[in-house]
Amino acid sequence: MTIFTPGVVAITRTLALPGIFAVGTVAVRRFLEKYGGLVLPTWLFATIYVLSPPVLITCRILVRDWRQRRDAAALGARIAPRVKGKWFANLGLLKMMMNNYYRGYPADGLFNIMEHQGPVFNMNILWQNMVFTCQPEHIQLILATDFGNYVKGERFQRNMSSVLGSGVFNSDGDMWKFHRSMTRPFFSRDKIIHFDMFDRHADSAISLMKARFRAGYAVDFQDLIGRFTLDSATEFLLGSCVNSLTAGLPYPHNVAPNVVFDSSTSNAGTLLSPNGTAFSLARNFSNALLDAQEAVSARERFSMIWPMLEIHKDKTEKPMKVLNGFIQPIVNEAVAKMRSQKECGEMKGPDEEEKETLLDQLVKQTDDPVVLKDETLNILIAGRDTTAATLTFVVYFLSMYPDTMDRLREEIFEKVGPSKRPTYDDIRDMKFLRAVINETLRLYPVVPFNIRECTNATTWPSPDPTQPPIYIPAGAIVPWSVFMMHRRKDLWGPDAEVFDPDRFLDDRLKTYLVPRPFIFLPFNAGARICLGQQFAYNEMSFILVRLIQNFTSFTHFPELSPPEFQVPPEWKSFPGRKGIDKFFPKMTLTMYSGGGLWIKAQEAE
Ligand code: HEM
Ligand SMILES: *[C@@H]1O[C@H](CO)[C@@H](O)[C@H](O)[C@H]1NC(C)=O
Ligand SMILES: *[C@@H]1O[C@H](CO)[C@@H](O)[C@H](O)[C@H]1NC(C)=O
Ligand SMILES: *[C@@H]1O[C@H](CO)[C@@H](O)[C@H](O)[C@H]1NC(C)=O
Ligand SMILES: *[C@@H]1O[C@H](CO)[C@@H](O)[C@H](O)[C@H]1NC(C)=O
Ligand SMILES: *[C@@H]1O[C@H](CO)[C@@H](O)[C@H](O)[C@H]1NC(C)=O
Ligand SMILES: CC(=O)N[C@H]1CO[C@H](CO)[C@@H](O)[C@@H]1O
Repeated sequence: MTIFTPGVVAITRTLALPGIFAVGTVAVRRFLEKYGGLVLPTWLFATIYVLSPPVLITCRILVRDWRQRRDAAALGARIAPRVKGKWFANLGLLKMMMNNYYRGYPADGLFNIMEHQGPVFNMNILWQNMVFTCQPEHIQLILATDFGNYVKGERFQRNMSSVLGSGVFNSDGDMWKFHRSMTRPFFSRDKIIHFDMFDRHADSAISLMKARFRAGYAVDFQDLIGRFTLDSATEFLLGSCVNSLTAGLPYPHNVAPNVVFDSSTSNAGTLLSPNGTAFSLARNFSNALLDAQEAVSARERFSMIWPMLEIHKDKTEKPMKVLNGFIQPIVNEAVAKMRSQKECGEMKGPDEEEKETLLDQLVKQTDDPVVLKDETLNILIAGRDTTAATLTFVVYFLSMYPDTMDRLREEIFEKVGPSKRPTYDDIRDMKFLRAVINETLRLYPVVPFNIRECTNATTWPSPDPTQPPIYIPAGAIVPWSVFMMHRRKDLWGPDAEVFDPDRFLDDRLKTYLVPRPFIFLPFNAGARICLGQQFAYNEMSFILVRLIQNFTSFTHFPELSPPEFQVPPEWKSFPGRKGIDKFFPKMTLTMYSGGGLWIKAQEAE
């Protein structure tokens, strides 16, 4: 444990400023006395000392704003419209976002601002240039056409580094290129069609569900599928599965606390605490994964003040100990094995190469244990919750819209029948399945918000073509939201808030998406497009086919979510999905269903 927690470092820095300023003021006074023969009274200096910081800051902001207007005008542009909040320094926006985080629906408040000010605006919190957009042409510039001018940036990286290190998710420039090129070969088509492993874990997951349903209980599908993706991911990334599916499923919060032995798991007799939590490595690992992400996403949310919340301790320290405790020995072993193989001059046969994990491939390129740990953990974080949450949302929609479920079953039965294991080619042919996944990713994209820093000043086309373009100053923070963009009626048509997979198959495709492909970006685009996109479609399609072969319908029991995750009744009066949906979408780095998704399912004959 270090005493230099993020909080202590920040306080020391903050206190240093007035100190340096005081020394400066005293020095100026001495200088004037000695060489200017000017003796000014102490009260005057004290007043100058107290008043000059706000005056200086105000002057700096005024000069900066004047420069921005001038530079914008020189380019025939205008500055982005500023949100005019009621609170000092627009701190009201910060408070609004904080409230949303705890009790709100994603992007609450931001939709209102968009309605009044258009799809691009400067949030101007604490006078910082933070130009928010959900305009496809702007996101296209950031991600693709002008990729070189936008970085994750040092600030972002510092906030994330205690969890993500310098991995592919958390680096820019040459470091990012190094990580991306190191990882990319693993995601080539060859690698991603090996379904043996998925099938093994899918079978365990489905057995667990069946046993619970037969005993008359509902299952938290999000928890269950999160174990499926965790077991799959640790196996294909590290070659060492955490076996979280054997750790005993939780019971709904209202089940009487007398369930001690869980006979439904494959290792019957897993000891459960009375409230249904199994204590195991797997539990610890997945909790640590959640806690670490929660801690770094809080840093983003609290922006400049986060170090103040981490004065006693770095909140990522404890979960990272658990994660590193699992991953580091595996990495070290892989490095040692590689070294001994090199010494003996052993070569792998092509057969073995096919079974290689990501780690096996990485150790051929570097033996730096930190790089190896960062890289595997980055991909684990990138790939695990994203797929689990998307699958949860798909099953939610299938419970909500039985017609969609029936059509999906029809397609699956037509292409692979009621029991055959699907192949890559089978899955590629399932157009409706893909449309269902796309429609789910449109309404609930698991990475709903994203952020970059603009390196050099630039301009963005105005959403309103009669207006001049928008000037983006150098160093501006540019957040954007695909969640909001995916629901814009002007981009997707009047039924934008309706769940309708057919929009990816019928005429609406040609009307909206084909002419403007950047209106749909669940995986981002450009050079930093999700590396695991194909992998994710395959994994999700595979398990969905298996689920639907085994079950004919899903029923959602929202009342089984813990009380704090019950959807607030006042949401019912809102238009759109907020008024329709029966789960509580929450966010850390990615979106998920707060309190899980408690379902039962009808077994197929
Ligand atoms: C439904 C599933 C998924 C969705 C919606 C998704 C979405 C995304 C998005 C939006 C990004 C960009 C993040 C950013 O700009 O900071 C991203 C990046 C990434 N994703 Fe995924 N992802 C999914 C699954 C996966 C899987 C299964 C893997 C790997 C096994 C994966 C690996 C990555 C990696 C390595 C990056 C970083 C790429 C880079 O910065 O160069 N993703 N993903
Ligand atoms: C930003 O501007 C600097 C100096 O004008 C230039 O050297 C650099 O290439 C520019 N970077 C980008 C990404 O345009
Ligand atoms: C469940 O029980 C364990 C041990 O009895 C306790 O530490 C934990 O806080 C409990 N969790 C909940 C959600 O009540
Ligand atoms: C899980 O974590 C708890 C509390 O941090 C610890 O006591 C326990 O030994 C851990 N279990 C395993 C198997 O790592
Ligand atoms: C990261 O933390 C710093 C303070 O250390 C803060 O100024 C910044 O806004 C945070 N977030 C981003 C995206 O840079
Ligand atoms: C789903 O979206 C992807 C882009 O992410 C696209 O390539 C694919 O054609 C879409 N498929 C269907 C059936 O909508
Ligand atoms: C766990 C389980 O019962 N899985 C079954 C799901 O359906 C397929 C196809 O009918 C069976 O092969 C599995 O045994």
